Amino acid sequence: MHMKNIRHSWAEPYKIKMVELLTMTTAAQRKKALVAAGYNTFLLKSEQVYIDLLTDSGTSAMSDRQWAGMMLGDEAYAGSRNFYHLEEVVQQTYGYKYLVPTHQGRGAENILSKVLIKKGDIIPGNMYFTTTRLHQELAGGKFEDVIIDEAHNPESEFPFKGNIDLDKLDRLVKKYGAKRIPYVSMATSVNMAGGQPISMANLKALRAYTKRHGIKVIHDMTRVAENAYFIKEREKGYKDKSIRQIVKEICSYTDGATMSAKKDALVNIGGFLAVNDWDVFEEARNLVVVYEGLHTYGGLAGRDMEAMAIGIGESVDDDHIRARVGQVIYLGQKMIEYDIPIVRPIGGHGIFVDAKKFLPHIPQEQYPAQTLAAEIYLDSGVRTMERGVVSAGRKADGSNYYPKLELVRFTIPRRVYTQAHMDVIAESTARAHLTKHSP
Ligand code: P70
Repeated sequence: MHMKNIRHSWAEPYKIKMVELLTMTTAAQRKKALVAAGYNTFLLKSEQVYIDLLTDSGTSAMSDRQWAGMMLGDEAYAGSRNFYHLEEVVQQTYGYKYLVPTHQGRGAENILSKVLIKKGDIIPGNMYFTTTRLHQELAGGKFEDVIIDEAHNPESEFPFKGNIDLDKLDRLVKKYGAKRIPYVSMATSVNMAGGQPISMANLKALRAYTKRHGIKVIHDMTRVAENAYFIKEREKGYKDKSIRQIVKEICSYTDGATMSAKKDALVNIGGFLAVNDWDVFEEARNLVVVYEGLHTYGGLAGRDMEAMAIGIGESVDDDHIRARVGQVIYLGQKMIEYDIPIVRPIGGHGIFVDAKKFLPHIPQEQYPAQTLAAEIYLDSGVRTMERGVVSAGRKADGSNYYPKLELVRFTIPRRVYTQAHMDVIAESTARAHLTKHSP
């Protein structure tokens, strides 16, 4: 036996105390369920699903400490002690000065957009996200994509495909003038690009550029810890820094943030808006009362804020994030071994399979990504999300939009599934390739 190259595996920094039993279905039951759902995995009932990879949002397993924190909920209408705990954790972990809790990420996006955007403003960003862009548009702004070109190419191995192209940004500033650009909408771990990170060097350059032009940087920090992990792994000078340090440095180059705590921060519901500018905070605090709730609870119960405060602390732990992203990479590598074409490099929150390439005999008009998602569910009860023609929606005349990318997203909930589940997912996906589809 060769003892030289024994690998150092990552493993979960926790053990399992309680389990949720799953329904095991037969192929006949799955077929019936799929037909009833119109072959749309979104319309399946959760009970009919074995391994649910629809999203990593709100699907995390909370720790024993988070559950214990739920019992410490102070359900006062105003000034709950859980709010002050959360405020302290946000200030210490991310460095932002002022906190406004919201029921989830889009609640924060709504308020922030209303405070900062005027009619006719331009909002440059590193790729759109559906809810973020919609709130920018509802507030009267127009989103402009300034992500680097590599982000649009699923085969590019560029390590920081979330980077902002400063030349593209500069062209917008020259065209519209800095006065019409209230802020750059910068996301860490760019979701629609496949969970791709932005580099610290790019962020520093962005900060320097925006400072010169008096433009703010607003951070969609939904998956900031996962981005920090890639900086630690891939960027020079960060190997010996902790995730906590890297996260705080990222935030230091920005003026404020919106957060969906349902992802990185390991809670089933919750979010917030955090800013450094007192005037922006004051306006946001006035608006949150209208849309979410008083500024010391923002639509959340005291217990939700406590679970979030504890979850934020756990999310920036080095061992946690190594195991979290390690599991996603494990699944991605299995897929690569089976010759399944996936978006490269492997991102932080899931695997994106290129359905056009995987099922080349199915033309885009016949929904290759939707077909693949249905096929995988039929085979094993694994639920994935279509990110192609169907998600892109239809034009006013009822005809389809045909997006360049036709993907199936396998989003991995945090601390929920095991390595054996990952094996089942990869095997089931590989088998879908073998099914013959009649044209
Ligand atoms: C997902 C979820 C939510 C999200 C996000 C980023 C980068 C903000 C939000 C909003 C849920 C989702 C939402 C719309 C369409 C599909 C899926 N992403 N920024 O599964 O936060 O959901 O808390 O309001 O990823 O990717 P919230």
